[in-house]
Amino acid sequence: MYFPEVKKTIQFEGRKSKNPLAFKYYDENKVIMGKTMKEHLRFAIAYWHTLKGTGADMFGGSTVWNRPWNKYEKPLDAAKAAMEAAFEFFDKLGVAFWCFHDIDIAPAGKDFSESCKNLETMVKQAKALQKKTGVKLLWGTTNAFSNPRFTHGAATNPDAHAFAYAAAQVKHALDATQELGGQNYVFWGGREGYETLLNTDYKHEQEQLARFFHMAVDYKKKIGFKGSFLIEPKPKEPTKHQYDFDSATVLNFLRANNLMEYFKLNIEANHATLAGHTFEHELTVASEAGHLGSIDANTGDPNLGWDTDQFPTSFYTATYASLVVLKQGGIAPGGINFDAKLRRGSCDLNDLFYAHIGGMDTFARGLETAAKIIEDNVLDNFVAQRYSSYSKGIGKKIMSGKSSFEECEKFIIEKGEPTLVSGRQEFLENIINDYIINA
Ligand code: XLS
Ligand code: CA
Ligand code: CA
Repeated sequence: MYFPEVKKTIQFEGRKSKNPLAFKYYDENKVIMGKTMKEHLRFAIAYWHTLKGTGADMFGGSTVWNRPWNKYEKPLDAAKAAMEAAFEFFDKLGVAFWCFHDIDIAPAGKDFSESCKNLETMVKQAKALQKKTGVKLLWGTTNAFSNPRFTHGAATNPDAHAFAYAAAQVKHALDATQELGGQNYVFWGGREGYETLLNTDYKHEQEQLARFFHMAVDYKKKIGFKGSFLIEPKPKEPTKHQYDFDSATVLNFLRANNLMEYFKLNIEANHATLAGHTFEHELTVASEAGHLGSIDANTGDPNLGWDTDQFPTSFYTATYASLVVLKQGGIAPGGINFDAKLRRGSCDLNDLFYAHIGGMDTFARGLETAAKIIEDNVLDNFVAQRYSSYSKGIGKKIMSGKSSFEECEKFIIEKGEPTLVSGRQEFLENIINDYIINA
């Protein structure tokens, strides 16, 4: 047993509870707009942070975090212990899903074939543990960015040899994801970007990336993988300019390369901030295009300009995000993956529980609040009213394609100036506050 202090699955105890190892808002069986919280939220744990995180940062290596599964010397023994610990944690937290990169769960071998064998070994163990606990795989992915062979990118590497390596690696990670019944597969372009245009053929790299995705689609069809393919936008870090900058950029790339029907988006909160957007902006752009597939839940720090991947704690952000998700009818087959890591100073095992409990409660509360706002029609009525001039007269003609510049000119000569109507931002913000406190 790796988490002896937590004896059984974390329970819902309600808002008044003072127990730090209990949920205050996440009541998995509570029904909201016809579905249980568990069905709505589809929480997942990110293996790389939660099991493999060491507290390392740019200025210091691993700290002395208490992680009993790390005591084994042989890489495969350590990997197996981490997998046992992982499923004990998922089970005790009561989450339905997990996510991994190939190299999170399986150690690298002496060559490619041995690495693939290690992955197969670990997939067998994961499959047995999934069966035992009922925890499912939300998504798998490939880490084609940490190894030095990917220094100049994976699919966008100027060397076709490195491209081929990444493709071979994704092939195996896809096989692993399929074997584990993964409901999605994520492509985050780790080093798909550039440092300087002086040495970069931008157009060629875009074409390479498109080729890579088409080859992935071909393989998906060939093996009959039924999960969704998701691209995760991020504007920078590690490269100065990442090609999958934000939702709008990725959607444009998909459209331009005939890939629209094969991919949706996995939106991460911290990446939205890095792109100079809000989380809800990125979610909305993806969702309005019918392409919001899944969520990586975390947060950045307003005082720091990088990808701090902190656990989400803002009821506001969770409420705004839930408004988008509820309006599109849910996030399935995607989910809410806590791509978040403990601060370097949070060195105790139980910190893992506190962090995830806080994140789950935050999104549970966001869901409740958003549902109430939607049920009461607070914003929708206001927004509908704000655009009502487009459902009659000149507005209706404009939107149905039946008007022209000449007609608008005639209209203005006749009617003169438009009347300024208040957008009531502060009024609406106060209403949101009221719902956050009272919903
Ligand atoms: C890094 C990304 C990464 C992806 C999966 O910033 O968030 O963790 O989610 O490769
Ligand atoms: Ca992420
Ligand atoms: Ca991140």
